Amino acid sequence: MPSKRYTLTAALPYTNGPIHIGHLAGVYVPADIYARYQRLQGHDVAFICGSDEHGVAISMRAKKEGVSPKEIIDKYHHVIKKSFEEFGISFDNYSRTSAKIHHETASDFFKKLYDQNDFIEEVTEQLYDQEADQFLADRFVTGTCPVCGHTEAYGDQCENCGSSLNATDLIDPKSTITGAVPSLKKTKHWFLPLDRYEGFLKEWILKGHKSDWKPNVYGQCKSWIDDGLKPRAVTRDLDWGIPVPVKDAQGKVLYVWFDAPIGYISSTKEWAEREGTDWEPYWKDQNTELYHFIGKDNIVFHCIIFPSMLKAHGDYILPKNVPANEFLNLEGNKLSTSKNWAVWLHEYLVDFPDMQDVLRYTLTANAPETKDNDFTWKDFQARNNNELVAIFGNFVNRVAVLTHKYYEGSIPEPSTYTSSDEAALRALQSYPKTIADSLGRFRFREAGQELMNLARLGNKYLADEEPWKLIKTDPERTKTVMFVALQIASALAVLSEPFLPFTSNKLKSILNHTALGSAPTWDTIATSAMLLPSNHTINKAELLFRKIEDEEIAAQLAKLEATKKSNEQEMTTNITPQKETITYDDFSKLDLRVGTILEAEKMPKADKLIVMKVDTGLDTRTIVSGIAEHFSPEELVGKQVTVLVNLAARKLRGVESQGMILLAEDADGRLIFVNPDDATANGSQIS
Ligand code: B3M
Ligand code: ZN
Repeated sequence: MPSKRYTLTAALPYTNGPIHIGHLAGVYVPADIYARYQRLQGHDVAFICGSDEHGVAISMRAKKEGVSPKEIIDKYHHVIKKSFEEFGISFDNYSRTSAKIHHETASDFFKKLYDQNDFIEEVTEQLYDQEADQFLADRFVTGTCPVCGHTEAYGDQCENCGSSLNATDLIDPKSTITGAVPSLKKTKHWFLPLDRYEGFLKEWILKGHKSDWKPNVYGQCKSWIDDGLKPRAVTRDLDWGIPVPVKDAQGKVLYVWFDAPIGYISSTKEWAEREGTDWEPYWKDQNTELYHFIGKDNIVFHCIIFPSMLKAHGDYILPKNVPANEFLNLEGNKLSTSKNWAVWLHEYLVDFPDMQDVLRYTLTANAPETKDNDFTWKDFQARNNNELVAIFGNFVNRVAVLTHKYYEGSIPEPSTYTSSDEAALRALQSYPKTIADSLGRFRFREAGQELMNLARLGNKYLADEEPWKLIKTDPERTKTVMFVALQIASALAVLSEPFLPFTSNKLKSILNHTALGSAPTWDTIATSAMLLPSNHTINKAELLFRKIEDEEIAAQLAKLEATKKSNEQEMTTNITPQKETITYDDFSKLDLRVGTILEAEKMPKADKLIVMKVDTGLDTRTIVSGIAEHFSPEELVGKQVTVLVNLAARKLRGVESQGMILLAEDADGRLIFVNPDDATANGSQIS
């Protein structure tokens, strides 16, 4: 098959902290599996990534640690780069957006669009923190998302529904620097008029990718486009970032989400320079297939904003697919850098040295491909002990030990095959295509389980043929059985490489693949009747996996428990400070009533929203709340609640919400209703 060219990008991690299992599960393990697989097909692959070193996230971390942004990015760029190397994430280049080549590439990109008049230059009122004497962009401000009601949306994006926002869109905005309510102040910025690309995006995505993009990606794109696209500022009043390369732009930098995706291009250029090859075919040749591997909170930037930028520029290809994953949770709670609720990669390797593949396998088996999923240490232990040790490792170990025991490591000559031998070999030959089909649809969980099915095939074949008994009565037959089993082990060595690169290398070494004239390849497994010839000598057996004991899991759970406790203490010592004093008159404006929830249903395509019909005693009205992750609709119906009935109505995802139901949030982030102890007439006033 002619070699194809692939440009595969993985989201550039912010250098505001180390990376954890959520990053691996959502982006980097699937991307690496796909890159390794395409390389094994003989294709020309540029697997590209790098550190995302601009943006408010970096400045906030620097403020928190009392150091400069430069110190932060240097510290975490190296920590992150090392973690990727240790986990076998096989980037062809891992660059960083503070690199000169990126500043030049991003500045040139902006300048081209500027010179083509693709931007709207406008003075608008932006959120401003008087106390901090600074404009509040992106993570410098939080508030309620106008689309989904998430109460911790950022100025540029809501991580809950993924919407890209203007800070002035936020409801009840608050400065994350001082906690102050921001004022408005005029400032000039350059806007990318996304509305101008609506026709292109409708044609390219809604028509062109309806069938091949994942439903979670296509659905988000469709709702943004249907809701109407608005101009987005692509510059910021910040002191950290790439200076805006035009006149009258003092003190302004490129918006991080304008520069970061261009980081894929500059990282490719850096790689091509080092390799002495041309970077342009990887970004400009229509025959190149471009794929972006990201998490769901980055969909709008990779499917709407960056493609509009590429379209405006005119020289670049567009992504063929953006197989975004959903989020991974940890023991039932959201992974959180700020709450230290995570399994950090560098810490994992201290507790489980040389067990990268166990984590890669578990995260693939539980990948949040179509919905958020949960990582538990119990499941991690089960995947290791019941699958990697008991099936994959057990099979390979038996094959290697018996080959040494019966034939001093030399592969025996088979005699005639029985029907079970032929069935096993036929099944073996089907796996390259089966696994390839799953990978072609970005179904990595499925592909990983098909690989384990191949190990199951080997394990079952040995268990059925029982060579350890056969050797006593029929040594000739035993030679054939061991020969067939060795072919299955050899196929496992090749097909496991995308998923379990460290195990694959060990197994190839045990089977002494390097001593073969032509080692088996993905393709030859499907066609060749023999992957390991007789009289080939294999190396000594070594265990591929080890059992994980209950005590080790208990230690991990204890670590998380301690984190939970310290968070609770922090919550109690860091109780949200009392708000500014109000007068009785202010309070008397609130009209609080007892109400009863009559109906409740989840809002489609909004993870957190529930739409309720509430009897307030005054009337029955619709109220939308972001509580779907805390309560099921069923458990809400019939519940008596406290309702703020005279709050101005507002639209959430197109549904008008007329009031607010009061809830308390405990130290653990759990929501609790504030309601009367005894059944009370609806409409009863609370004061
Ligand atoms: N730095 C990742 C994030 O949102 C972001 C990705 C950039 S990819 C160009 O956490
Ligand atoms: Zn939202």
